[in-house]
Amino acid sequence: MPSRDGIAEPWGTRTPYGPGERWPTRVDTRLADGVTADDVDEWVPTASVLHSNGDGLHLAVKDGRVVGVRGRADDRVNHGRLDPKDLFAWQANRSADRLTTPLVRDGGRLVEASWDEAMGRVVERSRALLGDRGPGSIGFYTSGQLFAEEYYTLAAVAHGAIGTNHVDGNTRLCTATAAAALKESFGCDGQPGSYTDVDHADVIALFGHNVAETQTVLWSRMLDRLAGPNPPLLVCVDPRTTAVARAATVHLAPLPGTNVALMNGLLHEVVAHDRVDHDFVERSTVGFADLAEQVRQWPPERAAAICGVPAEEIRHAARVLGGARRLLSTVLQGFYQSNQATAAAVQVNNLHLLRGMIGKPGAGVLQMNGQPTAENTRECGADGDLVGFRNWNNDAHVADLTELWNLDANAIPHFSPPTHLMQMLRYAENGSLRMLWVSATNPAVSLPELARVRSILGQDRLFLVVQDIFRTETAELADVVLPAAAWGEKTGTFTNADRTVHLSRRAVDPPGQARADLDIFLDYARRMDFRDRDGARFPPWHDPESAFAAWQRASAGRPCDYSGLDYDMLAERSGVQWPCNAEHPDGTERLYADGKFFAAPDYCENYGRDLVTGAPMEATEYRAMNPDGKAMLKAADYVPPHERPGEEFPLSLITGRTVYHFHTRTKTGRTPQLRDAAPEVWVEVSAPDAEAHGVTEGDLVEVSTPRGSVRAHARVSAIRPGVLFLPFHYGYWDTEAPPDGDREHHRAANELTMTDWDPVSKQPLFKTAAAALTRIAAGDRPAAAPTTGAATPLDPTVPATTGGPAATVQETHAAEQTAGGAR
Ligand SMILES: Nc1nc2c(c(=O)[nH]1)N[C@H]1C(S)=C(S)[C@@H](COP(=O)(O)OP(=O)(O)OC[C@H]3O[C@@H](n4cnc5c(=O)[nH]c(N)nc54)[C@H](O)[C@@H]3O)O[C@H]1N2
Ligand SMILES: Nc1nc2c(c(=O)[nH]1)N[C@H]1C(S)=C(S)[C@@H](COP(=O)(O)OP(=O)(O)OC[C@H]3O[C@@H](n4cnc5c(=O)[nH]c(N)nc54)[C@H](O)[C@@H]3O)O[C@H]1N2
Ligand SMILES: [Mo]
Repeated sequence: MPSRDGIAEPWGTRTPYGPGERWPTRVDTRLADGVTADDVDEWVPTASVLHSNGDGLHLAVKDGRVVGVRGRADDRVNHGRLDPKDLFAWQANRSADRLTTPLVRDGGRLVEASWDEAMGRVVERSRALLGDRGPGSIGFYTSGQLFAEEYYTLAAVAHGAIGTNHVDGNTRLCTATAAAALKESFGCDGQPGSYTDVDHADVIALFGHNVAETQTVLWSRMLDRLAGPNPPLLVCVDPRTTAVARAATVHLAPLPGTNVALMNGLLHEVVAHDRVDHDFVERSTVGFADLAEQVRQWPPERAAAICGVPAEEIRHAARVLGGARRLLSTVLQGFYQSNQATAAAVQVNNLHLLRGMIGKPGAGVLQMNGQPTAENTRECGADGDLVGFRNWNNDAHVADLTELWNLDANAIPHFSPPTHLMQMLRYAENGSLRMLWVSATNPAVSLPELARVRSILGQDRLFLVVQDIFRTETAELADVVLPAAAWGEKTGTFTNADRTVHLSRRAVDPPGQARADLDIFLDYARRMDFRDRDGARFPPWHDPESAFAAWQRASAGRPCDYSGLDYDMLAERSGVQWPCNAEHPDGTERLYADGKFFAAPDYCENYGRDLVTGAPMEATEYRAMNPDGKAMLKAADYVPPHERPGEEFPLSLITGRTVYHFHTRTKTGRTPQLRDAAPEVWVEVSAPDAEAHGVTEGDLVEVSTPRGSVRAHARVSAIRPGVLFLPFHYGYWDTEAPPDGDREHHRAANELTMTDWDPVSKQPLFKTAAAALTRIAAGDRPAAAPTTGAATPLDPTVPATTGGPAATVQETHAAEQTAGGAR
């Protein structure tokens, strides 16, 4: 059996294929040292939870413990392949420092407590606040990493039983812009495209998406097309020279925060050279005249001056995009977390609508998700949306939900849109929000401007509940800590970025007294004694399968229709795409194949907003603009970022990810292979900026913004001059070793980011800040940054990142026919 070093080779061996062919299978397996496949008692089906790709896999179980993973050959998403984090990070579930009992704060310290004691405190505080201050004093901040059943339960408890409008997910930091851009263009959330579009596309364009490091299996699929006959052309829009940029036909490296100017320049060319599908535009869209007028004002020279990209390169990219017969685009955080997030993401939708490139094999847009279950947070209404993509601004939709839940007609507050997280923080800061229940997210590392976040979450008057699997930086600030069961220790379903639903079964028991998040939420509801309008217990469901059945009823007839799915079908088939119902019993590969959209005024999820100011549109305006529910072309003018480089802070700071770590590293920092591949924070600096500051590879430097400063070792890379990049994974203490005592010098990127957000999606701007660079000391070795991705050093003597024997991964290649269907 061939094998590879799973750290040195994140994308594994190539299995080339041509357009329209089936992507060959390659099964990746990683078992604990000394364990062979024959030793395994049971292979339990699930999918990956360390990114949004949704790769199907089996957990290998032996003697009641997880001992490894194997990709599912029959899975529609990965055809057997696995990402480095999936191959190794299951080990973290077994770490000795998992939370195993509830903790409560006594005398200033967190001490162990029983479930009765801990839940008793949560219930007591909830009752007191409901009595004294009403539902608006209680907020919930959840995740993109729980299961659909759990979000749906939380949505029912929070929106329905308590009746608070303060419910959001960390999806606000992640895919709020994906959802917003889809609502603006198509009237509703829901991913138009499918991963199988990679198999058919002749041009693939990635907008602010470092897919090579953040969805490695999707990148393997693209690499396999690039290695096969008639490969697609690749367009990359990213200020860093990522692995995607290195493989691209055209790489545009705009200055951070200038995406809208660039997109307007590209669309100028598409319209000026009449690369427009006028039949499609006429039949299926509204808004063409306004868009054409807006982009007419953006000749490439004007865009070039703002973006710092040569006009000729913009023209080249526009020719590639305009000449595509099957165009697949993906969009992610380089757009969503940057200046004018929604306005920029919508321009990618516009490109597809102008060219009629939607709903056909190879022609699709993927407004990507990042987290494994972010799609469910949005669908189930745990994030500032209403259950089943219902429109909070449409009384009939809200009434439908109260009927379904059998609650009083006015139970669900909808006088304004559900409160977004950044606003909830503000309410906590000024004292109207008094209890915040945080589940499966670590805001003390992941939110912008951490000094402010710490002071808000650490206040005495805020009762903070933290539900996690580890004692995180956020848990340290909590009044009550609830120990949760992890993936593999509980059952539920979740949906990836291309609408693929997987079932994940409990494979092993959770440690100690840890409990599934679903059970914790339901236990809270029982202890609070929530009732429906007939006096029956609410929510009425009691376990994953009954919660799923309830969610199916809530989704029926809505775009995200799950009514045709059930646990048995999901156990049998590895991945089914919604909508799945009587009309589409096998699921739906692409939305909008019939040229119909979810945008009819009575059906749509949202009436839309002004792309520049974020001002919401009213129902009557929407009805007048789009009476027939067509797709909407929406123009936006460029507005520069609020904080721009200047004299004191002359550089642009962006933040993001590396292939080896997941977010705040609670799992990957506890996984030896991954921890060692990227053990410490670094900062990427271009050669000219390094020279100007007297910095060489490995030197200790300080990066400062008006909010604070961080120390890191410099990696001199091919990043665009004028731009610095910091990975945001490293919290202010280490998961492994105790802090080194040097607490004065922070290393979390979010010490530097600012309290500012996109006016439409309310997603914080993690990728727009002005910064200064100072050399502190010479380094005695290269920065401990990976050499495999965007952080590739310019200095060729830096040793390559490898995992060695501890990182061996088996590959099984199927000698398969490559002809045939798309699945
Ligand atoms: N290894 C790994 N994979 C992950 C995750 C992880 O933590 N680690 N997290 C998952 C999650 S939740 C998410 S949301 C995704 C995120 O996945 P990505 O969006 O691919 O990752 P990021 O590194 O946040 O940002 C992508 C790129 O945006 C570029 N960029 C920054 N500013 C701008 C700009 O103004 N314009 C343009 N055009 N580009 C810009 C950066 O250089 C960066 O390469 O990854 C998912 N997958
Ligand atoms: N500067 C900067 N900041 C960013 C970003 C950036 O690019 N730059 N990206 C943003 C994005 S896109 C995202 S998605 C966020 C991510 O930010 P976070 O959500 O804060 O990051 P995670 O480390 O994934 O936190 C998830 C938490 O859930 C816990 N957990 C895991 N599984 C379970 C479970 O089953 N149950 C429970 N109860 N807990 C569980 C983990 O231990 C961990 O503490 O960060 C955002 N912040
Ligand atoms: Mo994310």
